[in-house]
Amino acid sequence: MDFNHINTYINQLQDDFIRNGLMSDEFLDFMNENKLPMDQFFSYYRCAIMEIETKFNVLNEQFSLRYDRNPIESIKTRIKSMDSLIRKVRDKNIPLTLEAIEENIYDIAGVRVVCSFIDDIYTLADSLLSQDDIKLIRRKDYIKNPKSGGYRSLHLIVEVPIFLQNEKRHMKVEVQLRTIAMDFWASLEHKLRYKKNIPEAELKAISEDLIDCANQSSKLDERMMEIHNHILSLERTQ
Ligand code: 0O2
Repeated sequence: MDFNHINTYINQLQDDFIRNGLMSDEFLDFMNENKLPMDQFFSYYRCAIMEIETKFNVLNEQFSLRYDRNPIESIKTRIKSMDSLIRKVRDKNIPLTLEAIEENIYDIAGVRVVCSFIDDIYTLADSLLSQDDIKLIRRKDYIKNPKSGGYRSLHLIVEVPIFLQNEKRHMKVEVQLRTIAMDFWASLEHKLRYKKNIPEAELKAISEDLIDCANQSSKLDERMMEIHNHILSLERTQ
């Protein structure tokens, strides 16, 4: 059996498991019983996303007044899809309760901030983390320590309060900060990761090509940042 057949077999087993296990009567009962709490659960995460997105918009606004430029190119937000959440609950062996899911899964709410320059990533991250209502839960710097496949981004898991009618809740949000080049690379690589049935040799060749592209685009990011800093220093001396 070659690698592709093994992959297809594993995917088939996973699908069978989802059909027979996660789509079992027990699981469907859980979903029905928890319909209202589930809607509420996802709505809390949507509120947390709004809070974090606003914080970045405020920082962008302040930057544009102070330095006459916007460090943020774009902000994308997403709530984890039910399918992807169920897979994570299954893979990490997390008990099927909303409390356990909230406690153990950190990326239900995601905010991706795309910047022009690497320096901006760290400035924005530091500004966010210095706010007194933000608590840092986890930080992974894949810019200083890229993944072996070439992936680069700064990941922060933060906790932010949301204020409801009668209570305050602390919600976890995954913030990914990256440059335009890192984002461009990650979207292309993401396509490859979710593509099934690529012959092994082909997969290896594309992966190596992607590593090469990641290295080149990292050099480009560095050079663009140096040029930008140079221009700024010239402006200051004028
Ligand atoms: P999606 O569809 O983007 O949501 P965790 O299990 O999340 O607590 P993990 O996996 O170590 O811990 O988290 P990590 O490394 O911080 O990465 C989580 C997310 O970062 C991924 O989410 C991707 O969005 C992105 N990411 C990480 N590594 C790569 C990579 O090599 N290539 C690309 N394109 N994206 C990456 P999901 O849940 O995998 O996917």
